[in-house]
Amino acid sequence: MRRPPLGTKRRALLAGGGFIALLAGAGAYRHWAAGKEPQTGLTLHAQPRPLPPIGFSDEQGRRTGLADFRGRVVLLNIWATWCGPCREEMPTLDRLQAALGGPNFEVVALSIDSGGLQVVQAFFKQIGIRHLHPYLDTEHDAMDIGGTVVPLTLLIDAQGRELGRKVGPAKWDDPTMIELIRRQLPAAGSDDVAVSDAWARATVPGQPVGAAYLNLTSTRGATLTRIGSDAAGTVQMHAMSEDGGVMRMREVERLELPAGQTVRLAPAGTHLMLLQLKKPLRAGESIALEFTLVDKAGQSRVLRTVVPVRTAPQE
Ligand SMILES: [Cu+2]
Repeated sequence: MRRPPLGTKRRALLAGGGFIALLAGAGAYRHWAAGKEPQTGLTLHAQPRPLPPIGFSDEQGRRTGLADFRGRVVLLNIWATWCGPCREEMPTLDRLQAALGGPNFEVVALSIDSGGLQVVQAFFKQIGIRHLHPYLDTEHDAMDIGGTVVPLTLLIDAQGRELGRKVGPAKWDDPTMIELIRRQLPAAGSDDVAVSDAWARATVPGQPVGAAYLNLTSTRGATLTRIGSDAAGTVQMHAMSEDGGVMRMREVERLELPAGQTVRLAPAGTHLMLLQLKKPLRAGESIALEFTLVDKAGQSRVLRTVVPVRTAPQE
């Protein structure tokens, strides 16, 4: 692979540095700080677009690149620790990775910091990043795809083509955004079960138990055997049934999802209880849920989703 001499790229990047900071500070950051969050802000192209080879270094200093992510959908976020809007959006990328990261999807946070890995790791530690791995643009390949303005984020398909891009920050863990990205993931067994109308009820401080409601639809039929959440120590499935003139709540270990039927987990019927809440559930925030599903062939897999916290069901 032929590339321009490193010196040329570096000079251009340094010359651009002041401009980047200025642009980010004046425009994107003010927009972000004012709370005018874009709907999703990620525009998908009509057709996937080819990308040049992009190489970078991983946290062990090994050479890797987009080619090593073939077969998975990648959200490539080009950023720097000195970029305010990048810092703001990083926790939302971490939560996106928590929600969708796995064999089908990865958030690749590619830092253009010249200070190296230590600078990035210190920042990740400072803001409590738990799911992202740091990658470094050691050879300024990010410039080849427009990474002279940061943050710049590209959604890349399993064949390594650009599906869409976003210049400037976004709320990457917004349920609308997660759904948009999920729809791009390679079709696998996990798309057999769909989650819809999901929400969790906001709690007051000190309240140890929360509840979540949603619809589950399996096209081929499956059994739900376990639910987990980042917001709670344990998640139980509860069913309400009439028993001697009272409605009694009991825990159910498994929930059948008959083929083609929508199973509703609603306040008055079967519902999810979030026990040992790690913090109050605040309206406007979101929590991650993880469903372990067993299909008709006895294969088990995990479906992850993010549900919004609300004070009441949406009209
Ligand atoms: Cu209950």
